[in-house]
Amino acid sequence: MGIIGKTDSQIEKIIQQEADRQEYELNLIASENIVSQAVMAAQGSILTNKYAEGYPARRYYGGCEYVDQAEDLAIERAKKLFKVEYANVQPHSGSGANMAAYFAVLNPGDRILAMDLSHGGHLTHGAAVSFSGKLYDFAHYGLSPETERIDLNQVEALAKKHRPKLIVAGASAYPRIIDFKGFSQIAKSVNALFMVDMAHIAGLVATGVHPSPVGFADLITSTTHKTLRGPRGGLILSSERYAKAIGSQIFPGIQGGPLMHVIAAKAIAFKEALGQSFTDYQKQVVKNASALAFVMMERGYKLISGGTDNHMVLVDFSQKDISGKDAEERLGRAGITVNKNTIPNEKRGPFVTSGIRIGLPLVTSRGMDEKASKRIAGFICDVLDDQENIEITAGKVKDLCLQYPLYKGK
Ligand code: DSN
Repeated sequence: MGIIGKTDSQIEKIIQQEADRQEYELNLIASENIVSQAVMAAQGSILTNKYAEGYPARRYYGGCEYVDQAEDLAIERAKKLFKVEYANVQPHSGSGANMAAYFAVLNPGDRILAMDLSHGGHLTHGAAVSFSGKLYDFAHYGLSPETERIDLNQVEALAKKHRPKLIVAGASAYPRIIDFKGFSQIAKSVNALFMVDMAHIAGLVATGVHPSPVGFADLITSTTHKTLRGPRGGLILSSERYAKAIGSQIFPGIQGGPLMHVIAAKAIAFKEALGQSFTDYQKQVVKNASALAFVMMERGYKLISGGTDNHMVLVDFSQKDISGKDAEERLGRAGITVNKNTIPNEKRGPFVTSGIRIGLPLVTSRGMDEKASKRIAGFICDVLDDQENIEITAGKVKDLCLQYPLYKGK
């Protein structure tokens, strides 16, 4: 029995079951990853006990001399990693980071142009059910029906028509490079500010594997736990110009005490991201996604935009007799976790969908290479082709997982 079990055997059991699920199954959720043991330890550290409302050297509580140092380190490393003047490491989440960024430069009712959720955008990019859609007047761009890529001509036409105060680029389900320079030129031409939500690709951006929005975007938001491989949380970057507005919107605008244990873990993750092995990792993520895409297309599966430039692929079942929900459920029975995903011009509802999103960041963190990624693609196609293959594939999935432990030398 461990420390948790002495107090709560039910929660200990749940944690153990989840640990086994993560260890023995293939997790292909594009927004998930495996943090280092140092990042995990910081999150479970004594820093969780400390209240520190405010910012380093300007707190509303005494006893902040050590947590101040942790936050200063996180800020300095984030600034170095992304080459920016200002970093706010306090957002508890990506949604909170986006809320603070909007609040910093907009008034309720202002117009924003962002990517449509069903084409790959995010809830906080103006979905009616999100605070964003309730507070602001959103217009949306989507993917070109021909190329299934963002069409800057469409973005420009919509920007001219709607005259937004802010244009947002960034997506939760888009497998191609985003042209931040092109977006910024459009924003300038209509006198709009430009914001990039780089949550999905932050690790690729940090290492130059995806072009950086720095120098083009006025505001940059992110999470820290996707390709960036840090603790769960948010991040906002900008020039000094917006520092005060962003800072006061995060605290006291929308948050109270920052999570100092998570901020310390962010500092560790940024240090890890500054090392060469992190760049090698990001390059491998992209190679693995391409390898998986290649096999799936060869096996007759249609991918949105015909492939990938980043860490994910989107499979389009609109011409197949299977829904995203069916595929997610079927793959789950084989020990392969993906998520159903809407595709452009979706005909099915959001709980059924006609696609799945497959991400390679987590299996790459386990050490898997292109050969392993091609095997994974084969497993996926076997299961999608014929349900009879589920049982035999589940065995192969477990064997592959055993070859690539989550934490080596545990
Ligand atoms: N939309 C979630 C994802 O990409 O999985 C993150 O908020």
